[in-house]
Amino acid sequence: MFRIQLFVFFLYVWPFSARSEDGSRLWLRYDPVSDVVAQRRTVQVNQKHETALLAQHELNTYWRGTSIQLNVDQKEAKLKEGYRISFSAGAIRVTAARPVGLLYAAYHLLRLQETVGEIDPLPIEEIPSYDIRILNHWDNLDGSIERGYAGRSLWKWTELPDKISPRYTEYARANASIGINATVLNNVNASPYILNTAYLEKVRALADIFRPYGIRVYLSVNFSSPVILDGLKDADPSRLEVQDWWKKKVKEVYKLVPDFGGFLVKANSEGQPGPQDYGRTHAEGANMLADALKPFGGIVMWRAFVYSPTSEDRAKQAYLEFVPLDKAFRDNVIVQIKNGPIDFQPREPFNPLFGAMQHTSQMVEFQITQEYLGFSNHLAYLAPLFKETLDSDTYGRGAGSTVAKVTDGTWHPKRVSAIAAVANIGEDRNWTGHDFAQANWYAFGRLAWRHELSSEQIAEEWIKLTFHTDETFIRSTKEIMMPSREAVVNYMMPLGLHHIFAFDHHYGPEPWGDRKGGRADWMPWYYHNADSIGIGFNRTDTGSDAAGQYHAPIAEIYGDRTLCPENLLLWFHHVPWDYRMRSGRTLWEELCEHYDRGVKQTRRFQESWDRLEHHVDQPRFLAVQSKLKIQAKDAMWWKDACLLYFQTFCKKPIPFHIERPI
Ligand code: GCW
Repeated sequence: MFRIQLFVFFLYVWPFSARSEDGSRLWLRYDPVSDVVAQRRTVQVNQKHETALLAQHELNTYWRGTSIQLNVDQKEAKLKEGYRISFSAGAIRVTAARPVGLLYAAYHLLRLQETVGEIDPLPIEEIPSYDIRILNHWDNLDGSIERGYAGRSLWKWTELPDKISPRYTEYARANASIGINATVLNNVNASPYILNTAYLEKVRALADIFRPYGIRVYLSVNFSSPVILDGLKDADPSRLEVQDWWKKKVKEVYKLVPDFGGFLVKANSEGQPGPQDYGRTHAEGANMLADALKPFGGIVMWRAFVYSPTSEDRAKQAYLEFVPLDKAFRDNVIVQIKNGPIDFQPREPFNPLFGAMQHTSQMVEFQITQEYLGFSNHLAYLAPLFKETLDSDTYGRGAGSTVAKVTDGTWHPKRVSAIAAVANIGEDRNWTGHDFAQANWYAFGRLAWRHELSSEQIAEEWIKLTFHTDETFIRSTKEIMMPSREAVVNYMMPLGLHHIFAFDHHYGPEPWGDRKGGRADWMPWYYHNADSIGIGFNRTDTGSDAAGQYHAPIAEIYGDRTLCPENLLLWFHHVPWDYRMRSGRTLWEELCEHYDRGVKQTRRFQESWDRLEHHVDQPRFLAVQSKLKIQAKDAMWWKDACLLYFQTFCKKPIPFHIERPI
């Protein structure tokens, strides 16, 4: 039997001596092996490819087990970027179709080494769920990050390409270790200047660093680039001159970055330019770029996050614009769709576009950065949110058409599949501001690799890698992480409430927010509709009928107040304050209950964490402790603000057992 037990000794005797420090090492806390270990085993590779050599190097440096043979075998094409690991008498054999598969296998083995006392010698075969597993950075060229809460951008545009920060490599390695293979460097609110030759040289420098780690670079582009950069009279995609401009630009990009991935585009959305400025459709705009990229194997990720201040319910607009275009997109266009129909709220139903477009490739966009979940101050483990969307059944092709299946290539096996998330990474020493926000970067990577993994499995892995394998610590930390997203929902906007955030910055509560002359769809009242009768957005057939955009039976379930899941009730229904909930409480009492529960949960998180003081290194213990304090205070702020405000409509007392607002 194959065993790796050596490290167990270290972990149990000195629980944190080996790993005690701040969060800068993320989940990559392996220590180099001693010379003795290195001499008793070999790590061999059958190819001199830089990525294969990197796999060899990682194992040589950190692997405490037996000898390993790494083989690239092109006959194994079905493995894509995956790998096979087999164990036989005293040796391990890794096979992959591509060199990057060996690198992923190396990290797999190291993960096992760090998390499992004894490795099961059964063969392992891993094939990623998605071809493209991509981070979207909303980083601006001036170094700021839109909705970034972990400091300024990692990318030092003023220093590149001459000065190379060591963090570029660390970033690439961290991503590779969880299977992320692509990155969009710049904000979707894109500066056209990213396509200037001077910037492309900087992009090339980053791409060169990321390449050995299997990471391809993509860019967000501004649809008006030809006008702004080269003075064309417009950017109308039907004009030859505009098409030629893009073709030339794409050629230039590929000359510098031969494995360039493609473009991400936010067009005709929140003031960004787009094809509609010239009376053209999203498909015409996307196809022009797709045609320019096609000869080089590049793709276009065209965002479906579109809405404007019309009389139409914002939640319906993307569907209305995109579904009629279903047959119009080129094969190398993927429509990138936010997980929900509004905007990364603590809870949304899945976006009805998933499964509605039968012919178009679709991908999910999640938000790892916590724009709407307490920035980097609140601990909110997001894997349960990601899973909730991926596991939602769209019924697009009958039962079992989950969002995961609609997007992972099952529907379009011949095209590339992709999944994206907006990064929470910045210059902070611990990368993500909150030490526990690292778990969300980790969880996205792991789910993009394999969407069947459970949130709990991922949490456990992350805890073991990031802290240590002490059972008490794992159990208590999981008890904080697992309910943490639901706690945020409870104290911010339970029962389907949404977008009652303070204007623009989206940190605190402002359900009363009203800016005279401001866009109605940016005012919280638009979403909660509280009045003397009740609260909630009527999206049934007597209201906006957004529920009708879903396939049967979801449309019926969401559209019927008695069938609608209560955690989405006020998303789809305007419900009287006295309405009896399943608990027997009235809606008002239930609302009070949820807000109060959220506050209590945050206090429990504090207590649990305090009890772990002697299980964690001091810097991280104190950092998390103080953030939990902020979270508990904020939770109370949310509860008091929302309950006192909604009380002005319902005019009912707050039940006795609920903590009084202060
Ligand atoms: O969530 C909203 C954000 C904007 C963002 C936009 C988008 C990048 O408030 O900051 O812009 O979504 O996703 O395009």
